[in-house]
Amino acid sequence: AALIRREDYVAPAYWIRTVDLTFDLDPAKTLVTSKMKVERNAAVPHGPLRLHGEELNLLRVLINGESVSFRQEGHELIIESAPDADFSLEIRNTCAPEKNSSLSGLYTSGGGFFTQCEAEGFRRITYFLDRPDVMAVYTVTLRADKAKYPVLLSNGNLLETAELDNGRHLAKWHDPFPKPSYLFALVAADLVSREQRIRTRAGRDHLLQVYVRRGDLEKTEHAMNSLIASIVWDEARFGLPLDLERFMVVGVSDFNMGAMENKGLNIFNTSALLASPATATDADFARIESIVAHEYFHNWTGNRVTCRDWFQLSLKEGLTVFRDQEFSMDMAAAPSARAVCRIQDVRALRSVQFPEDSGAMAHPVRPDSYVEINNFYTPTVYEKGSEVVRMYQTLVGRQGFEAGMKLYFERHDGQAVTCDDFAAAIADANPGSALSTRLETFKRWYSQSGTPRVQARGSYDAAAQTYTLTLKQHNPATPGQEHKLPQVIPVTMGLLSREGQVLPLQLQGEAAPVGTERVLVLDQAEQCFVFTGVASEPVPSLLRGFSAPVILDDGLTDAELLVLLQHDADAFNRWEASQRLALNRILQAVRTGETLVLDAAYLDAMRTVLRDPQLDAAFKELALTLPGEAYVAEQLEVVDPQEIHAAVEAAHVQLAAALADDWAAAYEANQVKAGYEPSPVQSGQRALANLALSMLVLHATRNGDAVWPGRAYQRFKDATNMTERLGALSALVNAHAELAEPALQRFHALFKHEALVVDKWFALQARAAEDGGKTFARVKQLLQHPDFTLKNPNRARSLLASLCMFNPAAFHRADAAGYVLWAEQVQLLDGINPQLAGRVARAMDRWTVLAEPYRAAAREAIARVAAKPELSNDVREIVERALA
Ligand code: HT7
Ligand code: ZN
Repeated sequence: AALIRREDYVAPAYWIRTVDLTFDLDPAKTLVTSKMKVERNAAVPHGPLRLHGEELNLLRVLINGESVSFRQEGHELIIESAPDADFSLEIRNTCAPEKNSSLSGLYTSGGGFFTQCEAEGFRRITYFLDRPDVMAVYTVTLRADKAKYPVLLSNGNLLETAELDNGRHLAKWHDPFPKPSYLFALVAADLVSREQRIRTRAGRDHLLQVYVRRGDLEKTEHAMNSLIASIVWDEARFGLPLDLERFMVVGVSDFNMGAMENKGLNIFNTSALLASPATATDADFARIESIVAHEYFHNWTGNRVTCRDWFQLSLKEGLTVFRDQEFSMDMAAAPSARAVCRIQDVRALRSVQFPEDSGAMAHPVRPDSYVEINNFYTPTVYEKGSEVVRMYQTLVGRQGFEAGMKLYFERHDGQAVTCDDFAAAIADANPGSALSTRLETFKRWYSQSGTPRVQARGSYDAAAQTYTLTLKQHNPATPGQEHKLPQVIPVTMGLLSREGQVLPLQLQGEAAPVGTERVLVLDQAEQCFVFTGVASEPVPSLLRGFSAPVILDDGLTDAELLVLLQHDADAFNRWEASQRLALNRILQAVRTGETLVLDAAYLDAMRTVLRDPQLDAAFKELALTLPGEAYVAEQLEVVDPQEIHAAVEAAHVQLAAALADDWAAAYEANQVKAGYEPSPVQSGQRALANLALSMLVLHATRNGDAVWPGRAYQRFKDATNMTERLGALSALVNAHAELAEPALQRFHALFKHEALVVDKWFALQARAAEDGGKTFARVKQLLQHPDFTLKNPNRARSLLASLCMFNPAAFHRADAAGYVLWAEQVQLLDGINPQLAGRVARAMDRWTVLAEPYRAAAREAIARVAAKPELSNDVREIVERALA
């Protein structure tokens, strides 16, 4: 398969200005008629018209109403003799939606038709210039059996409906906004909708609709509320209004990702849309709010201004993740709840994106090349991309960033642009700022892969009352990038006295202190910052709020971390101190091979946090949760997943035992008596109660005490919401309590008709703490369970991704059985859904850092897969990069 390079970009030889599509929908054979107005692009040399098309059956090609000669080469339809002047092009073809298990293009799910066109799915529907810089105005006519498909939807406004012969009906849609083909969508299905009319600030009326299967309507209230909140927020924060009279959201159970931002017709994985207290957890409610917001925000960042080519993906994805993260923080409102959002986002970044950035698939936020674009919808493009956008905001300030966004839309509304255009708009709106004076250096964030390391060391001069902070940066080599240049790293910081008081900050050369928090800009390999008027040796609080996506080595002692944990004005850094204290102890045990012993200093600090009446439950839960095994692995040059698991497990057991009375008190104190709400306060209380219960059940099980397992079982049975029910179930399962088995059976019996809950049931078992191979054996059994199928991505992920990507101790086995299972399942999945197979294949990205015998066995398994001739581009690219 061909490698596509960013530097090879050329504008298209032709533009498609309008497209009139007619679909005669039939699951076995759908007829597609496409009538286009085409124009030669005078800016590029004259050449043939080359249209993309895959898995299609071509029936006819007419230019200006006349047949024309053409040829098909691979996935291209080539017309050599296209006219110079504007012309009409008509193409007729068929496709087979019910055979389309890849879920890209037009496919069937639950008896309805759905589409997914990003990135290159439109070419699986009809022949087209399927690239994001070709933007056209679409008119779409859908014809289908009325009884089976009473709802017929496409982008934009409904122009007409009509009854046809043979029980069929028709709907015609028109989207006035020119759009790239990846934003096209259609839905034809038996659905019902929740509707809400709203009037926005701008005084315009809009109809909002959420379409789902009949039985799911009462689970759409949260999504509708999230949509309304998103519309209000985007108008208030960025002055961006809803530009359509009608905005539709549709749920589908077979879907490769969370959701898709098709213009005016967002399509959602039901897992990212449906929620009721009985079936969805607090985390699900939060995820739905953020995905609904994310897709809605794409309407401006992605749809009104789109990407010139797929290398610019982070232009829309990084920016839209940033916007959804800001939205979630603003919705959380209270400062402590905002900090909780930030901590959760950073935890996800560090446990998923950091490993990506140091593994075989490391790539820049703006990649240089790809074989299969679907493999580049990654945490680097999304989450690191969002951190890059956050750094713009940190460097120019919130108002400066809003001014930059305004300029971006003034310049580029209706265009397909690049990350450089975005950078220029933010910089030009902020002349003289810390960004615009070093813009070219800042843009290295787009071109250099890898996570920069920042080392910070302070030295205090008591006589001069100065504190000199020396910052150094270094970005280790990553595939294809041996040597890196310094990046622009905003370091938000403050200084505390040893007693925990906040100190004023005055840099050498300044006449007076400037506040108690400031942003130091590191843009050289090494820089010194001298603070004056510092009365005693301070404790530095660096990288507050995680102001840059780097790995910080601040060299702080335990005593200094304890000062930060107790007193830092920045809640993020208080949490960070808690994690560092735990991490230091776990790493010490793993590096020396000694048994982990949690000392009194650490345990006392954790007890203090747990007892502190001033701290929110949500913060306590985060501070008392130990670092994940993936994050621990990231700190090591050689990774033995079993040793890491043993150390983290030992830390759990000791934390459970030493704080037993406090866990019990926290459990009792955090029972939510009021009616269920997915609010930050209630969610925080339930999270802490669940953590406390898991500690209490673990401690009791280890000591043969039946009381807490019994209480957990009771809570599991009586729970009125999924957060508490799943929390109690997972406490029993992870502690390997005897009651885990009956609880699992009961859970399945209760929810066997709720697909999204059955997914949780599979995932919980596949993620369960490994216990001498029992978890792995259970996953093997579950692969044979009648409810398991590789055809549904949520279900496949619930078992395979859970084991291979989120349960290192169960997956990495000395007998290599985990890798054998991975190789088998990746190949099976590849025959059904290559996009999904490519994602599961990535479980082996970090094989080179594994200790023996894992490393050799992992390599062998990857090589076995790579040797298969019939692999998709998706899986081939992943395994070949792994072996490179
Ligand atoms: N822009 C979308 C990315 C996407 C996708 C969505 C669903 C199925 C397949 C997909 N391929 C790419 C989703 C988003 O970022 O909002
Ligand atoms: Zn997105």
